[in-house]
Order: sequence, then structure tokens, then C-alpha cells
Amino acid sequence: LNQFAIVESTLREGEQFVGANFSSDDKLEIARALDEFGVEYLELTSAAASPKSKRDCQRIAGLGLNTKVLTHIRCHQEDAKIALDAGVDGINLVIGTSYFLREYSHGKDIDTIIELASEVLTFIREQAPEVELRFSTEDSFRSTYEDLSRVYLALDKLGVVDRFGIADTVGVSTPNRVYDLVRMVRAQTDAYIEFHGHNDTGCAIANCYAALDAGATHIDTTVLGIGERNGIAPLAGFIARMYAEDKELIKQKYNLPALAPVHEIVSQKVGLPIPVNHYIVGDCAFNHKAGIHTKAMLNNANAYEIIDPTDFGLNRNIQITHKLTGWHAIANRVSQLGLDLSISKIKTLTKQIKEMADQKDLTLNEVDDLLWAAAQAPNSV
Ligand code: HCA
Ligand code: CU
Repeated sequence: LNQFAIVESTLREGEQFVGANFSSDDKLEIARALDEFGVEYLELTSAAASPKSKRDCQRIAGLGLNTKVLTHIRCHQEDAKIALDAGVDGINLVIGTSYFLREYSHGKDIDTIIELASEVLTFIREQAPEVELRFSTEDSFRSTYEDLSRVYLALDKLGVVDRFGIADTVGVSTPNRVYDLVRMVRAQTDAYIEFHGHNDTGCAIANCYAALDAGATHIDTTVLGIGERNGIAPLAGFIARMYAEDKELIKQKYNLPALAPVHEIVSQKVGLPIPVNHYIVGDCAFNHKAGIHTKAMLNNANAYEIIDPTDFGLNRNIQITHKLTGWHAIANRVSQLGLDLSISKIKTLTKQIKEMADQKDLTLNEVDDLLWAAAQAPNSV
């Protein structure tokens, strides 16, 4: 896979999530935490959206973060002026190209879209030669190849666009279709390619991966995947995917122990507990339960894990208080407790624990008590 950068959109797409209403200080805290993790870009709500949005853009752009700060605007000259005033490193423009958005959102045909986009893009470039300029076709996957290719070819010719964005706005695409479209755009332009994928049908992370595979360079994420409807590709899930692909690269690019803290912050701000099964940062992401698994895990952690929790400052958890437990896991607990019990005694205790767990939910304390009692019994060994 080629080099890639994360465009972290919790402060733009994420603001469109049902539970999100970030204060200025919330945004600052989230921006700092994402910067600490090391994302390459932060995308912020359009400075033109409201006076506070503009002030927040200016404030975050003025923090001197390592990450580049972008604002996301419609294809409007007015929005562009306000964005330029916000002091950001880059501007992400978007306009819908599908039948649905042309017909029911902005009402413009493809020629008008090209004209308008050319005007706004050229204007920004004249005003700010250094600003990173990205142009994206909203709802790319319900737009026709013909329309898209007309738009990209015409805008590429202007020589002012740094990056084209492809957006799966309604989460309808599949990895193969993303791959094909990114290839098509790559064949037609020299610009970098960004992919933005919604998760309505659960393909968001796989679609990001397919985009990179086809030559995309920039990937949009949000913390916990928050966004319009059920959101976009989640940051931790995308990191998990890329870590599985090239662990050393990911360890070098990002400050992995800073991943969980930014999730805690966002989770608290939007009032959404981190799902226990969320990628990497969910409570059970490194939980091992069945005896067959725990035995192998105790021999070698690679047996049932492709992600090492310790790289993220997290721990794995070997669960023993259930009917699927095995004697290797119980033996491991016995030695953690510093007790001395024979293997045959441990096997008997394991049977007993399984029977008890069939009757009721067991706690670790109850299991520990049983192990202690066994170790203290006169003929325990
Ligand atoms: C939006 C739409 C958008 C834009 C994505 C992009 C989408 O809410 O403005 O700029 O690439 O999903 O199409 O988020
Ligand atoms: Cu979106």
C-alpha cells in the first residue's frame, strides 16, 4: 500500500452526529487529543456555518498543532471568502454530482457544477497560493462515471486542485466499486485522492482499505465513527485495519497509546459510551474466553490476536469465570495468586467452576475464593 494520511473529521462530520454539540473548549480538547495521536489533518465544520464555527476554526488553526487544519465548505464564493479568513491550512470543497443531489438538493446540472467549482477553486488559489485545495464530488457512487470523469478532467485542467475527494455519502458502495472508481480517477488526474465512506451497510472500513489499495492517499475518519445517520469509518477501526497490514508503519506514524484517551474524551462529550466491542478501545477487544483460546493465548499471544494491546497501552484479559473455561487458564490464575496446587487438583477445580457457572454468573472473587480455599485445605496438593 502507498503512503496515506488521515483526514480526521470528528470536528466536521462528527458534529453532524445526533448527539454532538461541541463547545469551543470541547473542540479544542478534541483537536489537541487527535494531534497528540498524530492524525495528519483535522477537518472542521465550515467557517461559514455560524459565527462560532468561524471563531472555532480560527482558534484551532492558531494553536500551532502539528496536524494541518482544514475547513469544509460548499462550492460557494461566500463560503470560500470566510474560509480564507479563518487562517486554515486547507479548504475542502464539496458539491453533489448524483441525480438525487442535483435534482433534490442544489438543482444544478453538471456544466453548471463545473463552472461554479472552477470559479471558486480559481478564486481561492489566487487568494491563497499555499492553501491545500481539495474538491470532492458528494454522492460519487450514485453519480455516473461519465459525469464524474467530466468534472474531474475539467477541474484537473485548472491546475489548482491538490486533491480530489470521492465520497460514499450514503454508504452504498462496496470495496470493488470503490477500487474501480479510485482507479478511474487516478487514471484521469494527477491529484492526490481522498476517500470519505459512510457506514450504512457496514462497508466503511473495507471501502477505505480498497481506496488505498487502488491508489488513494487520504482517508476520512471520525472517532467512534460518528457522523450523519450511523456515521463513517471509525478511526480506531481504520487504525486496526492498517496495523494488521503494516504494524511497524502504524507504530511509527502514530502515537498509539493516545488512541484510547481521545475516545474517552469524545465518548464523554457526545454522551455515547464506547461500545464494548469497538475496535481496539472497546472493553472486550482483547478479551479471551473459551478454554481452547485461553490455553493457546497463554502459550503465545499471537495465537488469537493480530493486534497487540500493549502497543496501545492496553491490556488483554483472560476470562476464567464461565462454563467455557479450561484448566490451563485456571492454572494461570492459580500462579497469579501465588498459590500452589497440583494439576489434578486444578483439573478438579476447573470442573467445579464449570458446574457452578452453569448455575449462576460467577465473579472473579468467587473463583479466587474457591482457589484460595482449595490451597488452604489440609490435603490440597
Ligand atoms: C456532507 C457530505 C459529506 C461530504 C464528504 C466530502 C458526504 O455532509 O457535507 O466532503 O468528501 O458524506 O458526502 O460528508
Ligand atoms: Cu459524510
